[in-house]
Amino acid sequence: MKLVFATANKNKINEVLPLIPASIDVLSLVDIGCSEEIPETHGTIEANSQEKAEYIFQKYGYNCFSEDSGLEIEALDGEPGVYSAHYAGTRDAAQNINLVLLNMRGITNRRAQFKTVFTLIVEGNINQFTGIVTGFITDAPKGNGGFGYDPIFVPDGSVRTFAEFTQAEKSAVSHRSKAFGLLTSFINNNL
Ligand code: ITT
Repeated sequence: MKLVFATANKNKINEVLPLIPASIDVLSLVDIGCSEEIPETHGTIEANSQEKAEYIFQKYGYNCFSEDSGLEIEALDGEPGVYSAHYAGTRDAAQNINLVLLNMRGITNRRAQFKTVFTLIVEGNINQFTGIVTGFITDAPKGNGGFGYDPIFVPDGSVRTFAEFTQAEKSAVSHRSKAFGLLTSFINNNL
């Protein structure tokens, strides 16, 4: 089955590519000639995820999947959440991390979770798949791997941040791999 992965985020592609089964032939936005920014106009991760897949299906006519994801911090009422990519006003990960740590200064409840929602559209039929990993926010960044907020997120059961994990270690527990696993099971069982 041929599917477009409707994302411009290379880190997402790098994490998902090793998880793709041989039965799925994945095309990128570059492969289909889509270079414009896909609109994300909604206030929830679910709705933005669906908007991205619908944009590609409706404008380019390809079966596809997209994902929207974010870091939800309990003490910040779920922020940065849907605003994770440009929380500090830019897409700069270091600035986003600094703003989170600033907003968390003096707060002892460090509970947080990463959430990913994949949207799959095949012949107009829409299905969503959610993955969550819980953990806590550190006091300072640590590690050089991963992307985004990985240097300040320690998943439950670990003492290291995601940025100190190898890609395979992160994939064993991550929000993204959990959600993608549900998507591939759905394809294998239903399509
Ligand atoms: P596309 O919309 O093109 O897919 P994007 O980067 O705009 O790419 P999102 O709107 O879904 O994607 O924003 C997700 C942001 O959440 C991402 O830029 C990171 O800041 C953060 N994030 C998501 N998953 C993460 C992970 O596994 N590790 C660290 N940060 C993550």
